[in-house]
Amino acid sequence: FMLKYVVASSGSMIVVSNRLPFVLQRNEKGNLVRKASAGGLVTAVAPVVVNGNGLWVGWPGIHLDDPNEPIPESDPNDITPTAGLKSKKVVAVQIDPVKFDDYYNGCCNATFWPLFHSMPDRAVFKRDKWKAYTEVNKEFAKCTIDALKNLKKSGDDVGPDAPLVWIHDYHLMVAANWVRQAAEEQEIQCKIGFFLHIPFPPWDIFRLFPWADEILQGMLGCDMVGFHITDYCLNFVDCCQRSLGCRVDRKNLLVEHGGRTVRVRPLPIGIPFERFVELAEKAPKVLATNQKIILGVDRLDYTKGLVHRLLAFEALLEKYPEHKEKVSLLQIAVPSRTDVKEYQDLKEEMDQLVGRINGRFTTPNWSPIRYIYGCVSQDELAAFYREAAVGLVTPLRDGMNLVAKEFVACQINVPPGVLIVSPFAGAGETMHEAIICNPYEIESASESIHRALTMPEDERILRMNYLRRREKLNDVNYWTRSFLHAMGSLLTQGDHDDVGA
Ligand code: ADQ
Repeated sequence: FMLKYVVASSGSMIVVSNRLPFVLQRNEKGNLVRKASAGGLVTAVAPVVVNGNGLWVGWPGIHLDDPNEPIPESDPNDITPTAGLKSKKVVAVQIDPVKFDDYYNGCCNATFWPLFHSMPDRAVFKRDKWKAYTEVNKEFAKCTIDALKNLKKSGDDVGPDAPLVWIHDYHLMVAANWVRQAAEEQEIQCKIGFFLHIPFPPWDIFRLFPWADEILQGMLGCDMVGFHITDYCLNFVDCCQRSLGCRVDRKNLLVEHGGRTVRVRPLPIGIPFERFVELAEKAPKVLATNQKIILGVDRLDYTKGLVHRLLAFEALLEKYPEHKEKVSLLQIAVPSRTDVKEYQDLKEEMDQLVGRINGRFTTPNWSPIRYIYGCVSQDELAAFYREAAVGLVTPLRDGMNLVAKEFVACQINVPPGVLIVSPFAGAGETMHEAIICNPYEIESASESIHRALTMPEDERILRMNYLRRREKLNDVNYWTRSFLHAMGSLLTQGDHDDVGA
């Protein structure tokens, strides 16, 4: 499926992200081995790095005592997109473990994650954690500059254009400016782009961060800054104007800063659509039941609205008892940030709530909630998506939400099921034919579920056809191409090049 579209930039690309697209681990013999990660981002971006003579800069998931210890090549049986990523294409950033913890847990997860999801009460503002954040960003920038220099020396064909640096996500919001400054000082040519995977909050929330100006200045070191949807772009433009006094063009999404014009673009991420279709076609049946399944799949995170979702399901059973013994909620929750107290508390709350609701409604032949706390394989996940009657995606706030997209890709049976999406996820902005449901209002959320369960077949078919068509067209390869297009670096242009269509 990856070869179906030719994605190529006219130069080489350096991808910079907090994590490398695989993690390094030690085997029983103490040797380093790679463990592949299979996210959509990796699937989309790895081929561009592999085919375009690029490099990937990131933390390898382990602190090495000897920073010069060689990175192992991938396992010969590895069929993931990172298999072609030779060690010479990987820069494993090494950071002092204490500093890394301050940066990652202390600032990224404790400050930016809640704040950017418009949950400021949960955000912690600490000067020393922010200092660690800026220092770590600087180290990433330094590694990126070294990588740019090595690229020049490598002798590989790096193409006619300046190399592209593509920085990802809220972990590295101030790295671009350091890269730009050093590149200018050392006369290294490059273009810099940034993509934020989480929402960019409105000015009123953003300004709560005491060093907000520095974040904006950091991001404005780029030539282009991408977000999932137009709302986040406008929030960013607004913050640049109000916080830094920049001249901005809201219509064309441009910000003037330091004598340069920075482009801001909505680039809604997609999924490897065809891969999910293939998985759904091949995966064996997983649900031996004739009950209708309402499916939730999320990292166990307070932004995902899991507690509200369980309460809405409880309200459904109360208000519409005809669904008893006919409908079950299957909630899959992936353990996430398990060493953080807030996440441990959420786990506890979920355990209690599932217990209470099941205790209240379970009969000898049926329990209303099946709760899986753990990871499931991609095959199994595709089968759940395929067999579910309702996909319930109700985050309180979410940058995009890939689960909504994976669900529709796997809905290959006719008649299909129904997708319910929160308007506070990026997906709620673009997946118009879903039932849009405000998760905060428990009663109306329960009515949305009832509506989905009772929707006529022809309406389900119509809605799902539209949803699937859009996701198929705007898949993850399209997203990568849109990014390159927005950077002015797309070599081979295809049949649908309009950014953010
Ligand atoms: P996340 O917050 O991680 O991503 P999401 O977009 O839903 O949220 O992606 C989760 C991924 O994990 C999906 O691909 C899903 O298949 C997988 N997954 C979930 N549960 C699983 C399970 N139990 N077992 C196996 N796999 C599971 C961040 C932002 C999002 C944004 C993405 C991409 O928070 O808003 O959509 O980045 O930009």
